[in-house]
Amino acid sequence: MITHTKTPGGFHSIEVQNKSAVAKVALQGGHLFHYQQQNKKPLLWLSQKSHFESGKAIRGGIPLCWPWFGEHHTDPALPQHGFARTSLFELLETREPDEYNTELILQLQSSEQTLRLWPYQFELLLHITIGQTLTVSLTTINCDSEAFIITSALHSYFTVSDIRDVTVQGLDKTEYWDKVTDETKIQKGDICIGEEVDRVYQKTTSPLLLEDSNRTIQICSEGSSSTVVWNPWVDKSKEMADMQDDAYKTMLCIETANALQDSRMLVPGEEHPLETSITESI
Ligand code: TA6
Repeated sequence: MITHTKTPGGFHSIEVQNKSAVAKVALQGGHLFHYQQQNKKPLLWLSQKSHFESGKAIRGGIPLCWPWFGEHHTDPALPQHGFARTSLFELLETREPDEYNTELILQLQSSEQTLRLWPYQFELLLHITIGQTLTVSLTTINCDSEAFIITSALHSYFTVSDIRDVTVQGLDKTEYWDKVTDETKIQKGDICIGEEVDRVYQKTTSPLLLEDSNRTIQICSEGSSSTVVWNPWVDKSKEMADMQDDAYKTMLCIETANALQDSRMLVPGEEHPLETSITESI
């Protein structure tokens, strides 16, 4: 079942209900902000203090960082993580192939507004599949006469029982840039979180496993060889107006990315899909 409602703050929201799960997607940002399998707790984390205001990213779910990840590389005045996550997407199509799966296809196209921020013609297609597996695929299409380079991330926020009890498996021996210390390091074993963590892992493969006390979340990636792992911990949570002070305890970001050295160049007419598939198992 697909229904159209409004979020707090008045965003057009598409609500999906099928035998696998329920989900909610705001047209602003093409932002999937809720996904919960039937009879289980929410898989994606959403801040209780999230903005639902035009021009401000929703804090949680899967923000789309595009066409740049992080701060703009030459103009820090431009919005962090690009403009897709605060742009109004259009719903192109919905599909309900069976009782267990629902597909949404959304689109963002270049406009006078986007051209002022990023001087290229593009089409962005977002394909979300709500089933026993959650799949989010963001396809960039170069509609320009010039080649362009993008960095991006599907900035997934996961709900965890207690951040101190989780581990992330699958990045052992992988090089990463530690944004907190501004150093390049090598991961030793599983990732445990006991402080602020803000890392971009390079040459990553999938699947990754997020081991929580009562469930395992498998994260598979396509079109990506970098992964971002982020938890703001105490001080950063207190600094962020759209996060409660103790919010860091129940969330962890594991992001399927094209970040830093994993940037992608697209020549005119070329497409690049970035995809994350998330499956929960007991
Ligand atoms: O993905 C990690 C990160 O780049 C962190 O450095 C932190 O800034 C986080 O994204 C959230 O960024 P936002 O602009 O959504 O507050």
